Amino acid sequence: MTGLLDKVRASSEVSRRSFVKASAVASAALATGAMAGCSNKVGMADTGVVTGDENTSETDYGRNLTEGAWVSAACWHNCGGRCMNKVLVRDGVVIRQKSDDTHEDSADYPQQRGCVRGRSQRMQVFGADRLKYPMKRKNWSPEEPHGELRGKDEWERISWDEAFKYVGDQLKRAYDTYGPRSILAHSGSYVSYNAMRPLLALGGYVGITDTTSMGTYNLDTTKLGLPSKDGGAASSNDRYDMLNAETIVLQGCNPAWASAGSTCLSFLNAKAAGVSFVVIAPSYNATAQLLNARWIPLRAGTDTAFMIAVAYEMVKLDEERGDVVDWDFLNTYCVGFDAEHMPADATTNENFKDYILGAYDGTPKTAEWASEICGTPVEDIRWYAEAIGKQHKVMLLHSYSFARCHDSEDVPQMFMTLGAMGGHFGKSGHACGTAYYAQAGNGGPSLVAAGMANVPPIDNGVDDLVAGPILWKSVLEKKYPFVGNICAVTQPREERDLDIHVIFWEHSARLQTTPDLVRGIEAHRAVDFVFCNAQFLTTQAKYSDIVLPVTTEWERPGRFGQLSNRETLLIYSQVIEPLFEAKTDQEIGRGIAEACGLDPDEVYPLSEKQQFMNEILGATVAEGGEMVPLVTVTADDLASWECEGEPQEGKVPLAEFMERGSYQVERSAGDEHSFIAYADFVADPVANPLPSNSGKFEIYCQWKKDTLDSLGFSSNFKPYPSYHPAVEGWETRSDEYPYVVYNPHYYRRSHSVYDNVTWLREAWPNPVFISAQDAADKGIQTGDDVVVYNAYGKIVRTASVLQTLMPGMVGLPHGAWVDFDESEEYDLGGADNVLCGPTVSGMAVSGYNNYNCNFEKYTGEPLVPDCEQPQRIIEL
Ligand SMILES: Nc1nc2c(c(=O)[nH]1)N[C@H]1C(S)=C(S)[C@@H](COP(=O)(O)OP(=O)(O)OC[C@H]3O[C@@H](n4cnc5c(=O)[nH]c(N)nc54)[C@H](O)[C@@H]3O)O[C@H]1N2
Ligand SMILES: Nc1nc2c(c(=O)[nH]1)N[C@H]1C(S)=C(S)[C@@H](COP(=O)(O)OP(=O)(O)OC[C@H]3O[C@@H](n4cnc5c(=O)[nH]c(N)nc54)[C@H](O)[C@@H]3O)O[C@H]1N2
Ligand SMILES: [Mo]
Repeated sequence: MTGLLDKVRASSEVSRRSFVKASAVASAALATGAMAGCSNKVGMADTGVVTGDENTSETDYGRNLTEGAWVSAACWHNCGGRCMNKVLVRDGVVIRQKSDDTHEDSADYPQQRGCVRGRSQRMQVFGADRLKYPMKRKNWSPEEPHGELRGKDEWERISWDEAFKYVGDQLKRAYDTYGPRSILAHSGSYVSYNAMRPLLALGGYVGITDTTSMGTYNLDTTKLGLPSKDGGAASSNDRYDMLNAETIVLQGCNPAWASAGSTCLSFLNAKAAGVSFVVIAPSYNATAQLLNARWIPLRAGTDTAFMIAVAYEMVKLDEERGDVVDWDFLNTYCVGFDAEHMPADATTNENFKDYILGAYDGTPKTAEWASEICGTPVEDIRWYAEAIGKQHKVMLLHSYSFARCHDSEDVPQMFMTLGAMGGHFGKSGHACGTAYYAQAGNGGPSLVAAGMANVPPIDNGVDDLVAGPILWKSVLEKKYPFVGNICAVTQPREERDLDIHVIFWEHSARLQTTPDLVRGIEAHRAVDFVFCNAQFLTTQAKYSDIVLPVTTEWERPGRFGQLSNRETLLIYSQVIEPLFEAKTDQEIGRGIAEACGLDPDEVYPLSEKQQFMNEILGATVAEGGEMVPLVTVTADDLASWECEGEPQEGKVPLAEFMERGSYQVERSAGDEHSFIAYADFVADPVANPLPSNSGKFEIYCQWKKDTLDSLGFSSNFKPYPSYHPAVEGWETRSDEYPYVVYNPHYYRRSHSVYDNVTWLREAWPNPVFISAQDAADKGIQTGDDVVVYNAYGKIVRTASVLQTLMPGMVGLPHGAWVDFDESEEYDLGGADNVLCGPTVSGMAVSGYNNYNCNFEKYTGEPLVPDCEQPQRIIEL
């Protein structure tokens, strides 16, 4: 090992320029399958960017990086892991990368280990395809924008001065001529330093309202009685309590892929303790395999019908046996299950029980009834109805894929209703809540948290927000229905005009991650000016006029990894100086501000380092039932950081925290941090009411129906959970489009991020998943290229034929970079949103998981495997 390290170190003298060549060579080696690992490691060391004299660099925080030091490095993407990454930096060169070895691994005190994505982070940061300089599209000029060439044109290098001048002039022209409603912009950055601030200071911009992650759980589920808007981490129990369950149900979850890092550990511990698992999903996914779960198959987008039938079968079984439905729980803690327990604000006499028995439509919602819709075998529905009855210790846990479907607005209420029928709230060994993202299987409030950056917000002077699925259609049609923020406070529908002239994207991949991508490209080509910040030639950079190279988190003053599990707070530092001419988002924002005639110091009153220091000073940790200061910061620390603030006493000295890279609360069974969701409410529902109007779980929620009606996208929702065919989905399949496509979040990527990393491309080839039966019908085998198409677009991918996927379902992984062929008809990259359209109903949910489609063998040129494709390297 030392030998290799020495060799790598020796090669660190190579210049930056030859690094680019070396890295390109490395990827060519990958392409031919030759010694990829070794070549890339050399490429890595060659990235040397010398940081300057010993201990004088911005990046060193007092460490001696000339000798070599392990530095806590960011793993900052949006996959929910945000795990520990450390890099060995010597002479400004990253030599090696590792994960958490700050302490011995144990169940009480697990290491926060990274996954393959985090461990490939250096391939991203130092990728030969990093954007190095500001760029302009050759045929774009303020006078003749040639929007039709977006995505096809060549690039030319420009200086930052030119870039800021172009951007400033275009922004000023749009604000002066058309006003702030002519700008469409979005930043996914949740921190205070994003480059939206100058736009806000100039009057604001039209934004986007999109249900993305939590789907229909965004329709304020506190009105149903859930603890926070999205169900949230406080809706399920602490990880230790999972060991007390008999059965854990995971509905619409795949933490093995989508809550990576250490989060599956909690489930594995439960499995080792003898807990059995049930997975309800269209495929026997990686998590089901990991946990040896019983699989209840169902078609994507049909969970409401499935759960309604389970409720019916529970009632029927209870009539026979008397020990299935927890009537005490329903009568004490819920409203609307039956006619005797209606909420005060109900405007109809209907209730859930009579609905499922068929009193209103003559159709009892039996297992046979649901099986037709969901494809779930009748015996599975009956088995499940018994298995989640009140005599069993069951945890019903969900992620949100089943709520990212058209007409899934009743999923949150129906999931809660099953929990209430089994009485699975507020007791050890029982739960009904979320298992999502970093908190999967470890519910409860955060035990350690970062503080706020304390940058005063600038209000957006424009209230326009366009719903995700109809964003591009609205830009093209120059009108849209305004309904407020569908993820926060909705407003009754109002038809508005829309006249977009400028588009700006930062720290989100909106063109790539918003439905109706083909129209998205059209919309990009229709406006006067498009610009973005980007690290690579991502989809939206490709369709822009000016691209501003932005740093990665390894090239900034450091920050917190905000989204770790409840026990851990990660902190990371700057690793290297900005590569080439890349600037941070705040530096770019300052440049834009200045070019627009604003004072950058007013727009950005705090330096990035001061913002970081404020977050450090405000960091807290749980102790004795309250949150106390976490970090000891001395007057010397403040002076050496050149930051303002009051010195303070905490649990860990700043330097030690930074060096370690994390603060993790060591747990033990029965400790003060144990958490049972809803325990207070169940102990005393009068003293501790839920946030709903009635203070109880609302199985009948008048607010839900009235709000959905006011949005004007559909009118068939009832105040209680009910079934109606989806506006698009299994119910609307036709001879033309007989299948349903859904989008699993994929291990190779975090959304669109990392899709360009050749190591990950080699390990995870990004096929399209097709069921064995459907493949046999069409004569398709694993390895064949197929075109998947529908009314919205066409993608080509190589088939992976699965026995473990339900017939009728097509699984297209989320987030692949768009790569249209020359005809612009076939997307060879396999981007999910090419097959998602502008379909809306209910709350205008982005219903990624139930679009109709068809597929055939592809007769064009065979696809080149992704890992053999050339990187998008721009020669300027
Ligand atoms: N590697 C990786 N991890 C990620 C992300 C990523 O892009 N990559 N993204 C992160 C983010 S922001 C999010 S929102 C989460 C998403 O996390 P999840 O919602 O858990 O992710 P999905 O892969 O969409 O869905 C999980 C599983 O649900 C099943 N499923 C799909 N549709 C349905 C349905 O209609 N009903 C039922 N019952 N099951 C269904 C499929 O088996 C699928 O594999 O993942 C986070 N983690
Ligand atoms: N069809 C379909 N669409 C989906 C989904 C689906 O399941 N199916 N899932 C949805 C979900 S749950 C989510 S959360 C969204 C995610 O949608 P997005 O947030 O749009 O997706 P990301 O790919 O994470 O975009 C992050 C972008 O920021 C860039 N970036 C990274 N670091 C920095 C930085 O420091 N500064 C700047 N300026 N840029 C940076 C990355 O290169 C990347 O382009 O996608 C949604 N879209
Ligand atoms: Mo998400």
